[in-house]
Amino acid sequence: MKLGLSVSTFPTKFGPIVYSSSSLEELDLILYKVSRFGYDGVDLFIDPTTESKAIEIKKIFDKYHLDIAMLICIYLADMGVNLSSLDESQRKKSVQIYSDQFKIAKILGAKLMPIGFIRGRIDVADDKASYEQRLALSLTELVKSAKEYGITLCIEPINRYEINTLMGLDEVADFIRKQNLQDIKILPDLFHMNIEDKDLAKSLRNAGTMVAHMHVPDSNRKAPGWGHTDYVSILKVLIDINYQGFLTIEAMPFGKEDECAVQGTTYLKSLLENLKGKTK
Ligand code: LER
Ligand code: MN
Repeated sequence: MKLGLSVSTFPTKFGPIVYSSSSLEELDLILYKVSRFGYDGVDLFIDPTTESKAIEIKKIFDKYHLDIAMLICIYLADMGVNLSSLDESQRKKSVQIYSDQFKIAKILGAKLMPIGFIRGRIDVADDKASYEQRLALSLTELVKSAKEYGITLCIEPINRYEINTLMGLDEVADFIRKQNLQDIKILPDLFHMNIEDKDLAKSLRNAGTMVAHMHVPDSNRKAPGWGHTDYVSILKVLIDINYQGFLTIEAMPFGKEDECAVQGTTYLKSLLENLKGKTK
């Protein structure tokens, strides 16, 4: 398993981003620290980014031998991108807008992109079955072009206070199976799971190989070890299901970015070392 940290290329108030940068120079300084702290990569949050800027960003990642594990474009939901829109022309346009980001992901070498807020909320006038059909149609369309760019899409279960669909891990796994979306994977986030899922270890085990990426903040969205999440039971399952992906610390730093970054990697590395010793 590899360790990742949430970083943005723009100033943002979106909570669980450990480091935000406002220039390429600042990004360089952040990535220098991220690599020195022992991380393998970053989940990169971007604002609208040109191809030439993406090339410059990629150069900095290469300089520090850091991967971009996942590319995240949260601004798209604020712009009205909605993959389940009841308005067919808006749904199609949303598919197009998200597909356009795959070019940027390819330049950055990112192999994963999430399906988070852009899946859209379910309206009171709508019904669940048709919401799911519209979303599944958009995902089927997106997968075709994502494959051309070597990108895998991952649905992130998100808690009820932020969205009103696909909130728990079991629910997302069922949706993927029911809609025959075998190419779509899952991004479980331990903060959301702490709210929505009854037994985190059990749900992760059931999702098995559908898990392609992980966000691993603690129960209070602080760095691992600063809340009450039982990481040992979770890491044991991930080892059992042979999870090879990233554990990204998408945590709220509360003004203590360096402490948060150091705590996350120190804590998880020591738990992983300990578990490795026990399985030998
Ligand atoms: C949303 O709350 C979340 O957890 C992020 O991964 C946003 O993309
Ligand atoms: Mn997340």
